[in-house]
Amino acid sequence: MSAPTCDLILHHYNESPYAEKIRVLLGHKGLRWRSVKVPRIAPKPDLVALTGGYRKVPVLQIGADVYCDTTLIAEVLQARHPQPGTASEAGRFNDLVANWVDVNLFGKAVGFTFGSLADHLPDELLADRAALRGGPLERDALKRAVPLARQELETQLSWVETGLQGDAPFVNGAQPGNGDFTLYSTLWFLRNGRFDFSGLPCISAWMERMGAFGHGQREDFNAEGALNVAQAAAPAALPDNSVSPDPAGVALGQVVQVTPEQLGHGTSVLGELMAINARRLTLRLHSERCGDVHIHFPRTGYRVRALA
Ligand SMILES: N[C@@H](CCC(=O)N[C@@H](CS)C(=O)NCC(=O)O)C(=O)O
Repeated sequence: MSAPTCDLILHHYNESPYAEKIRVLLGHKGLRWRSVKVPRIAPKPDLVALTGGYRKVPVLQIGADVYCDTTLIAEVLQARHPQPGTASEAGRFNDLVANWVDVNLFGKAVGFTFGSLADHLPDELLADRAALRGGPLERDALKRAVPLARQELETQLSWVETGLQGDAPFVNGAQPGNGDFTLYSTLWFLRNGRFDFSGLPCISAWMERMGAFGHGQREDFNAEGALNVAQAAAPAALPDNSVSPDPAGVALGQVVQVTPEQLGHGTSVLGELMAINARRLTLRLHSERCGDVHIHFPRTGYRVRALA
């Protein structure tokens, strides 16, 4: 008898550090998942057909539910597949580490890696990321920024090295949490950018532990098939825990716009607000290719505003 179809569909590309975060999390949880490859640069017509405009990766699709942002994806995977647990452990600063990586370390790692690999990066990639950033990305300026980026990273990674000198094997304690997966993905990217970790033995050993989780059971799939899955499904029922109106000034039933706070140019989504609380929000979208879908975002790191 063949195994039942796997309902986790990850839209991603191999070089993406944030996608690596979720691939390793899927590996840690020993899950089967379907892999849909997204182009590394815009246009990404199939992805935005599903998300209503969000072009970043990774995106997790389960039927007609689409989860944007790895922090939310990690929460969803934890709720559906609780063992092994990845929830934040008491007495640790797991969420704080994840947020510090998102808003600080990741940008420095991108600066270092893009600068180190500047001569090998295609013009189209630089132009595309400049558009997302809303500012120029010039090859020579990227190269000139490498020494300072290296120095800043050495300082900040010494903080991590000190933190990992304790008894716990992970940032989150006995089990890895969102802090570990987020930090790992950024350091994985830095390693691909040839950052020298040789003076950081605790980080190096922890990276070995994280990398050993692998990627779970990955099955190749395609965008057309994934959109058909959305079309054939109905969004899951939403929990009845919305707070409306929200302090952001939006209320259920309104058409709202959601935009990432960082690198958000050209990746907003417009839709009817179906659910909202302090942790996450959900938009309803309808399209010919996907039917009705629910697009879910975390609140942290995203701005929401009413249109009209
Ligand atoms: N906060 C987001 C960040 C995602 C992100 O920045 N992804 C990068 C790739 S690692 C991206 O999509 N870059 C632009 C692109 O690929 O179009 C998350 O946690 O998912």
